Formats: sequence, structure tokens, C-alpha cells
Amino acid sequence: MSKVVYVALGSNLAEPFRQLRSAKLELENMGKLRGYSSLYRTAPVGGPTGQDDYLNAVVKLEPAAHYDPHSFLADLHAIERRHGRTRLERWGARTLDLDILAWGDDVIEQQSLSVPHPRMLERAFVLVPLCELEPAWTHPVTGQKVCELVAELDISGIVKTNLAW
Ligand code: A4P
Ligand code: MG
Repeated sequence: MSKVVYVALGSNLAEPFRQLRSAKLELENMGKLRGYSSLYRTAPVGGPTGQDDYLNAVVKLEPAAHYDPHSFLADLHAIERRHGRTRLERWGARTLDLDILAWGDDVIEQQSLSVPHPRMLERAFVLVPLCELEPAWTHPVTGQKVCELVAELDISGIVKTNLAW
């Protein structure tokens, strides 16, 4: 059976709602869409001060059979480029950020690709939508359950929107 991949989407530039909607359509070309969270408006974490709020969401996909995690990430980067992403500074404002949160239960620890995503455990803007989408998701290394992790975090900067994909 094919693996399931969770992709985190984030944008805080150039009409984030438009960016995320069109990115989701592009993701649907990379496999079978198995679910998606609501869209969340979130306070920026890290990076320069004065950034606009982000729009964040998580999408669940069954990747097309020809993908491995590296070729999948390469195609995510291609989508980011088509959305005008430039990498000026770490954690700076961006038109579109696509991260692989998890690839089945695989554990990969390379600089170019690390899954589960190493910073996801402390990030409410990732865990809140993942808990909504897949409450049973469990970290393959630590065994922690996503919604239990959310319960330990400050989620005051995370607001579920009524925006419809
Ligand atoms: N990389 C390694 N593992 C992965 C993975 N699992 N998924 C490498 C995606 N990429 C992975 O990423 C830098 C490098 O990480 C890539 O070359 C890739 O090979 P990037 O997207 O170029 O840079 P980045 O996103 O600025 O850095 P980073 O470290 O991924 O940042 P994060 O952790 O994604 O944080 N606040 C709110 N509210 N909402 C946000 O969405 N996002 C960030 C970015 C900061 N603050 C935010 C948000
Ligand atoms: Mg990133």
C-alpha cells in the first residue's frame, strides 16, 4: 500500500488565501488527495519583526507511485518557485512554504530532507491543523500523539478561519 504524506502549507505574502488554494490544486496533481485541514490565521513565529500574519494548513496525500521523498520535495520546491518564492532570510516572509511533515512512518535525517519535520513538535501553526485533520497521528520516533502535543502548547496565536478552500 502506498504511503501517506502530510504537507504543511504556509504563506504570509501576496494574498495568502490565493497562494494556498492554488498550491493545494497543484498538490492534487502529485497524488491522491486524502484530506485537508481548515485554514488557520497564525501569528508569525521567528524571523524579522513586523511580518504579517500567516495562513497555514495541512494536506494529506497518497503520493503517485513514482515518488520517493526526495523527488517529492523537489516537486514541492518547484511549486514554491511557481508561486514566486524567494529565499532571502531564514524564517522571513514568504509567498509559499511547503514542508513535508511526515512520509508514512519513515525516519530520514539528512540536511536536505528530515522527516518527521524536526521543528514540527514545537509549532502550533503545524500541530493544530494536523490534530484537526488526523487526530490519531503519532510521531514515529517519540510516540507522542499530535493532539496531546497541542494540549501542551500555547495556541493563543492560532485562529481557525471560515475560509473555504
Ligand atoms: N528540508 C529539510 N527537511 C525538510 C522537510 N521535511 N520539508 C530542507 C521541507 N524542507 C525540508 O527550507 C530550508 C531547507 O530545509 C530546504 O532546502 C529543504 O531541503 P526552506 O523552505 O527553504 O526555508 P524555510 O522554510 O525558511 O526554513 P525552515 O527551517 O524550513 O523554516 P520552517 O521551520 O518551515 O519555518 N510562522 C507562522 N505563523 N507560520 C509559518 O508557516 N513558517 C516559518 C518557517 C517560520 N514562522 C512561521 C511559519
Ligand atoms: Mg520550509
